[in-house]
Amino acid sequence: MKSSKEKATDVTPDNFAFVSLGNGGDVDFGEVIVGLRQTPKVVSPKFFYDARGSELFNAICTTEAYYPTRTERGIYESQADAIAAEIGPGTTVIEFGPGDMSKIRLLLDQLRPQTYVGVDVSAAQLEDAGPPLAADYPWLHVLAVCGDFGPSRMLEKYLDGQSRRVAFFPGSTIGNFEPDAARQFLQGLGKMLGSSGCAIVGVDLQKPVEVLEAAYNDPQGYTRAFNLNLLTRLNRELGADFDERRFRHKAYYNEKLGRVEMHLVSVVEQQVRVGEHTFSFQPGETIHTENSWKYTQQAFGELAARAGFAVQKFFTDERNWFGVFILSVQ
Ligand code: AVJ
Repeated sequence: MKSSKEKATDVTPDNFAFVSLGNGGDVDFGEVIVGLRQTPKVVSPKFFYDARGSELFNAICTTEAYYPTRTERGIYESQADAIAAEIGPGTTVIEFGPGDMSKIRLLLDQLRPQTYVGVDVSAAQLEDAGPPLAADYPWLHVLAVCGDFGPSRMLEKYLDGQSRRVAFFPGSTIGNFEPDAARQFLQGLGKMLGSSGCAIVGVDLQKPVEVLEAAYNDPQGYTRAFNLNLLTRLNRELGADFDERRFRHKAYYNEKLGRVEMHLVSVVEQQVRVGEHTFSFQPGETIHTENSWKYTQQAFGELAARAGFAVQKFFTDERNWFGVFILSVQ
């Protein structure tokens, strides 16, 4: 007998499966030490996303200032039919870093894929988001794969050889890569997708500097907390002794390069211990924590072309703030 507290989703739906590739889950903190030894100091944005960081990122997405999430959602909501028409039904959709799997929901009724594969390093996120997705879309096979970001030989084993493969890469996550790394990532994706493959890629576009800078300096302070939480995480998981009050959040648009940069600025001269290592900071010295590249339609199309994709279709909002590219393997 079910207790009255038990929700329907406590029972794993038949159309949900979970596999672990055994290559994910563990964050490589050696990389943090290497980055802190560099001049200028740098820590990859992938370290933002512990439980608290993911929560703060979700909070950022609800703010008025952070336009990308709602703008992209608006495109999927209003253009789902047209997007689906470009791709066709019966596909295998593969998403890297699906979070709460809310974005694919905006397309599923129209896109009608056979299988949805969500790949994430966080088993917890997959277990939270996967079963409800499978329960809400009983006709869809949902496969949650715990593993490293991006295509891999191990992931390949879980993909069927029949249906057309569609990579879903929303949220302008691609903007966190340096342009050449983005090209390499897309190139690897193209190999996984095969000659009939295609991709739906959400890309944040260039726009007035005031709009960009406001998006990374929300008045609620979620972005500031998100940036500083990196130090809290390093304290907890690496035995570091960062004092969050001695660093401040800085985010600005580097117009020359076309990217928003986030930094943590040391407000005083200080020494910080990270495990067995000690790092010195001058007043004003920064840890570079994120680049968020902003593209023009043209520039991203050219990048995709260098990665072996053709732009099959481009969707945007009325202000041309966010782009959804349908790319097909050439
Ligand atoms: C998830 C990488 C797209 O770059 O805008 C939000 C992360 N950083 N606010 C972005 C982020 C600061 C976000 N991406």
